[in-house]
Amino acid sequence: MQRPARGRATGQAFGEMFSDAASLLERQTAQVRRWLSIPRSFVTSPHMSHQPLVSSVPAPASNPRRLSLRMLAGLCVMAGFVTSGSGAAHAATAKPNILYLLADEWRPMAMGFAGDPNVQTPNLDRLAKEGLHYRNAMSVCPVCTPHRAALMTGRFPTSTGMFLNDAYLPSEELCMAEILEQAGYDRGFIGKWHIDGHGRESFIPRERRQGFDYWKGNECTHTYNHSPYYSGDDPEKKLWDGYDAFAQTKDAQGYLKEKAGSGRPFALVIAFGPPHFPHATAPDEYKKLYQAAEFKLAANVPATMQAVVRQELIGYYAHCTAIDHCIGELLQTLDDTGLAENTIVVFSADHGETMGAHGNKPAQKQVPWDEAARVPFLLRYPGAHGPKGATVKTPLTTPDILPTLLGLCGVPIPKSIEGTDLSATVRDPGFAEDRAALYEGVAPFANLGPEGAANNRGYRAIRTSRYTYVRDLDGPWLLYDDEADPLQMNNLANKPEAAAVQKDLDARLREELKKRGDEFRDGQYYIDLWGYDAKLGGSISYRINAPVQSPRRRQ
Ligand SMILES: [Ca+2]
Repeated sequence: MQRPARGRATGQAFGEMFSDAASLLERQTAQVRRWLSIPRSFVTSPHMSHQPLVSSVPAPASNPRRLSLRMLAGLCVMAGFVTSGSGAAHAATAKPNILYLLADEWRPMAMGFAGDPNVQTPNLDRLAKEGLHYRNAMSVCPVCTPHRAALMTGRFPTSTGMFLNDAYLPSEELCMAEILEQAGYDRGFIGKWHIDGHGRESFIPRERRQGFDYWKGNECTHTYNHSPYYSGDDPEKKLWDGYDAFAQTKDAQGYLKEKAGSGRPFALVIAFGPPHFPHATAPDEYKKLYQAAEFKLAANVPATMQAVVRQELIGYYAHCTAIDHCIGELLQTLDDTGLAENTIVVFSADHGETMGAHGNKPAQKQVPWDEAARVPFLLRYPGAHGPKGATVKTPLTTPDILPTLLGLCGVPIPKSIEGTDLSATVRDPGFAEDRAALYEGVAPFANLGPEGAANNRGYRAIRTSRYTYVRDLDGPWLLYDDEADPLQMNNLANKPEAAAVQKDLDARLREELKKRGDEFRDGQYYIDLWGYDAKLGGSISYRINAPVQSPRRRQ
């Protein structure tokens, strides 16, 4: 067998390292054990890299070679773990921590520093001053489960089959916490998971947590004041005390204080439920901050929708300010514990929300406009970019996030990951501005009402540092110059004056799709290809006792 890229040892010595690794990693997941049971003859070539990479067209899921890639990724991560020193204690002194704050349905413009004249987000404004604001960050498939699956795997929805809500992400997928576990990290998860697909309030046992060890999670709820969760391996449902984000923050502060003295690196993901609707359930003291009549609405909200939008925005902004308060508490804890300097803090969201923009009624997403498909993305890591913040124009899509974090942590990037390591943009915010970030609606199921019904269509799109370009099945659909037209009100698609730009963007979109092996077909094709029992425009049932649906590629 050829040795892996990081292995300086012979095949025999690698076998010994492998044996050592197996004895060291007694707590490793059932998934890694499965890798160990796969014959070594599957290990054929180096598949790890410290360099930024974009994988070639992925093999289909049914191809055994893909299993071998995944197995090899696990082996190489373990080899790296063994060869990097004498164990986790050594790694702990060098590796940064990760605090990943994921909101649900937070529009990218709904932050004070980003120009929203209505919302109050003093703590995010502080984070933007001290960190990097990625202003062209896109949700790869702007709805809940697809984003979360891509965040955890670093892979595209058309590669994992995770493009519908309430699907179960197969345990065989190599995920963020499993990779970090092998690099010596403790891994905590608090809040909304939504990639388990076994019912929205069901207990999620350890083997379905994709590598997280500390667990205060629930699949999906929007009852923020009576919000269920499960703690560790206890299958008894508990309720967060009061407004869930506040209680989750308190729990996370305890985690941070404990880890500060542990001598081990950690990654903590807090996935807040708000500001996802219902908006009226936001805490009263935050709703009092906002008056419907005082809001200044963007010009892309049609007059017919303004009354309902004003009403929804009271609670929406109240949820935002409440979460902003949580973020302030967490930043303070990082300061108090001395963790701030060596902790990568990310604030982002799974997607935005329409809130009337372009005639799409509130409480929806999936459509390709900025309000739904672009996300907030703030990253603070003083060790890499220094004490000051900056705006980053480099476009980013969800699968890029995991390899970027791994790159910042000095953890080898498994070949299964399809996104690009953009950690160079953290060290040099002007890096790689000329790239295209792919995002898509594979089999959308939004309920946009009569005004927006025609917008509920499959699409493939790219964001560059200046333009948004979107194709539907009939051809070019949208083209915006986001610098000149940030509200996306002047569609240049098929306009003679934009012909040269469109030709270039179209070629770049095709190039991105080619990398993914995606021919862009009708949504029902992907539903059938991945074996789902669902109709185009519909979703997977999450009623109690509905069958679990997990993507299994049929060819
Ligand atoms: Ca969501």
